[in-house]
Amino acid sequence: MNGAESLVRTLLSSGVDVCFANPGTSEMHFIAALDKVAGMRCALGLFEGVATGAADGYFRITGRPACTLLHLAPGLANGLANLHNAKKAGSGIVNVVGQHATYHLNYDAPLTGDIEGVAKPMSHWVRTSMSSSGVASDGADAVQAARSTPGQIATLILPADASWAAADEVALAPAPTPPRAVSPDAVTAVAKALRSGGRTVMLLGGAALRGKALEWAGRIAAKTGCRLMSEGQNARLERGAGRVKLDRLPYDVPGAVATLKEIDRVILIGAKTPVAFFAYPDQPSLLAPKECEMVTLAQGEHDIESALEELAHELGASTTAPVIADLQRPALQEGKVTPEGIAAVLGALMPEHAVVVDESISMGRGFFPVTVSSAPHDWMNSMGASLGYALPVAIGAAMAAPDRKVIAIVGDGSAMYTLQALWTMAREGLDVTIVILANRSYNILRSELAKVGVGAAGRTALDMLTLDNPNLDWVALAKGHGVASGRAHDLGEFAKELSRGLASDGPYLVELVV
Ligand SMILES: Cc1ncc(C[n+]2csc(CCOP(=O)(O)OP(=O)(O)O)c2C)c(N)n1
Ligand SMILES: [Mg+2]
Repeated sequence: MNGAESLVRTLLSSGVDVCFANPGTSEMHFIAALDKVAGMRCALGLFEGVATGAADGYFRITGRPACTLLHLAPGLANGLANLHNAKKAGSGIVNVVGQHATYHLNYDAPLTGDIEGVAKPMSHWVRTSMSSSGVASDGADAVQAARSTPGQIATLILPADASWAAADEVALAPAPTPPRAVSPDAVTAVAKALRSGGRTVMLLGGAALRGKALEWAGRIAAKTGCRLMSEGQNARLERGAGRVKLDRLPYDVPGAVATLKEIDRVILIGAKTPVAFFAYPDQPSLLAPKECEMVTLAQGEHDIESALEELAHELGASTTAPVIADLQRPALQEGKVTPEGIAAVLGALMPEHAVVVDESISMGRGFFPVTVSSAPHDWMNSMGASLGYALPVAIGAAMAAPDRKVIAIVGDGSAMYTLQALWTMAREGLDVTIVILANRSYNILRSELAKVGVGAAGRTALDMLTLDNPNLDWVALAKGHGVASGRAHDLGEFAKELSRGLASDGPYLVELVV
């Protein structure tokens, strides 16, 4: 056995059995070990951002880290934007990054670079394995780090000589540090706050948006009369029929400020203090008024479900029925493409337990209320707002949940960042329906231009915000990546195309001309 094989065996014995890869020469021993050792499902991504984003999507569904295989500093650098998104989403990932043989580093060969320096800003844990005998225990530590609550980015750098030299160990990842318990005092303080009257919002994020935790939050809201909201973007929110109903904090600053204006108190449960995406010359950074009290029950690293359960007991809400959405699909709409019309078609046709990966940018603001009573589904947002998250995340989600329909609804500008993801979907036969919102522009940036107060856009500025001349041909782009596709110009055609995609077992792309 060599170091690479001891790492593959360690990953497998520690429960990491999916690898999203884009390899090079320094990773050849790892690749060879994947042949020798059965059990690792591998998917090739034709750009590292596809691999890192796919690992994010895989974690969001399973709660288990996948690994990536990346090529030295430049390969890792290509994957960083989606590691940023994954880090903000609280997703656990083990990155294995190949490095030159230790003795070769002296010579400044072309691919030599500061891998640790590149890794650090987007990783919680970084280590270089200095010898083949230590690779197994380093790998096990990486898995342990990735499995922390909520989830962490662990980057293990594997020099080629540590990979090819003999090794005799397979390690088992130590149990992850359990989630931190919320102190009884914090529970009592929040219960007191909830009993004290005034207008209160319980702002939920992360693990509070799923399963039992969400139910406890629903019971507490029904008992105390507080308003239940999620953050503006969520890694995975369980919603639709049968799930606890909640609103989402608006994205736009005036909308969010208006929502929180009359609120006396916000209770943060796995959520952060609400802040604007950007600063604007005449707008606040903090979305709640100064007088509004911020009380934290639990943060990402806490045992959120237990904290909510204890809070429900404390408030006598253990058996209170939460407000649940009934199944009430929106009616299909016909005619001109509008954001509400797209949402209605989506909400009407969405099958049970669909996974919606939303990178719809300016078109998607109205999707949420229209789909609240559709069939039960999961909704995912970009947590780091770095474009190009949706197509890769859809790969990971589809591999994690082969029995569910994945719908990626993506702006044309966003989709172009990681277009190659289509090829991986085709190759792996993944059940993803992709909707490209083809408005031929970076539409949102037109309104941003107005909001920052620079006045009317001139020709050069407009050219930086439009994607026309030439138009992107999404039907052809899909075909070129091996993905079947169709084009829709109105809502009736969109419904037909979306149905076609959902009926097929493999990937299908709909270009919705807006
Ligand atoms: C990596 C990265 N680069 C640039 C941006 C800035 N940006 C935010 S939205 C946007 C345009 C998105 O266009 P599209 O997906 O077509 O959505 P639309 O605005 O047309 O609705 C850009 C370029 C970003 N968020 N992330
Ligand atoms: Mg666009």
